[in-house]
Amino acid sequence: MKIGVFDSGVGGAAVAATLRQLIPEAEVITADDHRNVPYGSRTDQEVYRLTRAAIQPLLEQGCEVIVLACNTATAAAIDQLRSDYPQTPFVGLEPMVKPASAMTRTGAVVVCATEATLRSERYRRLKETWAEGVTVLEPDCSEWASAIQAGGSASVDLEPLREMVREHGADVVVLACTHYHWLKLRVEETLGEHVAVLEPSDAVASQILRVLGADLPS
Ligand code: DGN
Repeated sequence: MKIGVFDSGVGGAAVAATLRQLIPEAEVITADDHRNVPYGSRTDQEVYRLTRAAIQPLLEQGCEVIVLACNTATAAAIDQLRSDYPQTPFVGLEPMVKPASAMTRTGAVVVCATEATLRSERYRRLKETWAEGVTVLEPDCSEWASAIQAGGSASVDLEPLREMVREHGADVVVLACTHYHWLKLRVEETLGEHVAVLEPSDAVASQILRVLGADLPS
């Protein structure tokens, strides 16, 4: 089984690592777009065009499923790509608004994502469907992906996030950009154990196995 994993940059590596661990029999092939990363402040049309070009090597290598390990590309491009390539299943990533809303006890959750993800119709629908009555806070993370891509995750200032969580009593933080995986430990340390930090790598693996009709090894 060949699984293609795409992200604009270093976010895909975390998802690919989880897939290799959970589905050891699969060949996981990655593609990124280091020339054009970050995608977060681009228009939907640009993100679609760049994503479509960047996944060509995965299609050419015969991947049976393509994972858009990028919330931004999923929001902007997955519908169009599914109709462009109807024979290929695409698995996308979406902000974990549903589990966050189910989990919160204080009724306030924080979603960290790119500007493009936050303004997308898909994200609006997710909130409307799953976050009724929940306060969803969206800090400005517009500088995070570039810093992480450049290897500077330690320089990301988490103080505004800590302040937002404290001020609103939020108890769940969703990392809704795969680049932010590389910040997860720092976010957990900064916010303390009473705040749950959600990140989607494991959920992606089980979704892929569902798409391929296989079971997750126990
Ligand atoms: N890693 C991407 C995401 O999950 O949205 C986007 C990073 C970027 O290109 N800004």
